[in-house]
Amino acid sequence: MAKPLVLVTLLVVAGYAAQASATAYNVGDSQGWTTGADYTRWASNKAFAVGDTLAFSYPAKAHSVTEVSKSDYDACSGRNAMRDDDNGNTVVTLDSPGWHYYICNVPGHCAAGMKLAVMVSATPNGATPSGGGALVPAMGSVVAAAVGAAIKLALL
Ligand SMILES: [Cu+2]
Repeated sequence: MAKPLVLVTLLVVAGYAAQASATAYNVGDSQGWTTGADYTRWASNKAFAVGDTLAFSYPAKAHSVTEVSKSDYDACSGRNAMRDDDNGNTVVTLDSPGWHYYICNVPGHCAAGMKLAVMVSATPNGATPSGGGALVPAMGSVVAAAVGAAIKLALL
């Protein structure tokens, strides 16, 4: 009786496929994380979602990626940093919905434009942001496809 095992396997594969829809963003695209770039504009046409990643590229120690509160973002202050890294290749996973704020903590750099605010949606990418329940029909069709495949395999 291999049929239940086949179905479970297919559902696990479907689960991985759903996870793979997370988007990996390169902050600033070809400019990377640097002074003189416009990260407000960079972020403006993107829909960030929980599970997506932000990769900040810069010469190690030349800049930092410092996660701060909104008030510290507005003030360009890294004194109460939630996260701080300057290894040159900082990858941040957006693990909670809502606004996330990043600045460079090198004096003067935040004021020179090294600040990024992203609004993170709780709805994974691929689902309609306003729909709320859009993910459920999507997963339903994946499950239906998996069941269909399992039935086909069982008939072989
Ligand atoms: Cu900097």
